[in-house]
Amino acid sequence: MTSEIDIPADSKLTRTKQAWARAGKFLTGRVALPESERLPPGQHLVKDWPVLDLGLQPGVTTSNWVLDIDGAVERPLHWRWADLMAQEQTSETSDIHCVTTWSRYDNRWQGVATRTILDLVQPKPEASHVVLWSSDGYDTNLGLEDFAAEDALLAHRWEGEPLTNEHGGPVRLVLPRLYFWKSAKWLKRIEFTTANRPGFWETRGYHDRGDPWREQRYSDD
Ligand SMILES: Nc1nc2c(c(=O)[nH]1)N[C@H]1C(S)=C(S)[C@@H](COP(=O)(O)O)O[C@H]1N2
Ligand SMILES: [Mo]
Repeated sequence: MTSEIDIPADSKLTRTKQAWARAGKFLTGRVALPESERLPPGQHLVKDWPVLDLGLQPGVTTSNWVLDIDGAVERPLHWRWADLMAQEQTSETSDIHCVTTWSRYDNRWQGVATRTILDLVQPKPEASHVVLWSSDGYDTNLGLEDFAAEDALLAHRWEGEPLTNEHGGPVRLVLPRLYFWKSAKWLKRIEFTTANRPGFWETRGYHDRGDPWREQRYSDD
């Protein structure tokens, strides 16, 4: 039995790892894009932060906030604010890409990683998708892998301050790898499903997945 593996400094594995490190790809699979590819096609940068929603901003506060995490999971959860705060907290800095063509760089989020939630609820083997339900009547669908992205989180702070109500506070999803319509504001329920179930915009002509780098804006793209 060998418990130690001796890898010469110039081995193929070492060279591959060095190449990954130069490319910004780490063993966790994250790829940091070169600055020239940071802005997805058809997007322009903004410095302010536009507010986009259905025009109805529900009066959710930390004292009346509840989150149900249920569906095809082994251990459904019903959280109030203190339960969310009791979870391991994470920070992520990421870019926003809205399908209406604005992008905003370097948003500093704090909250609970979706991977922490996956560890707790344990999706059943047949779970393939997630539907995010919001207090304003909005909903949006995600594949389980997209929900599990390591930079995805339930955010309750932005730039060190509590997330404002107009931006979905107290708690919204932040999923930087997809267009921002997938990042549900005023999150109240995360439902794990065994089939895809298109949400508010996905049933109104938006793309099912919405990858900004592939310009998946509308369903016929
Ligand atoms: N609950 C809810 N979440 C939502 C929406 C909405 O109307 N309701 N709009 C989506 C869209 S289309 C966008 S672009 C972003 C906007 O988030 P912002 O207002 O914080 O910029 O929220 C997304 N999440
Ligand atoms: Mo949007």
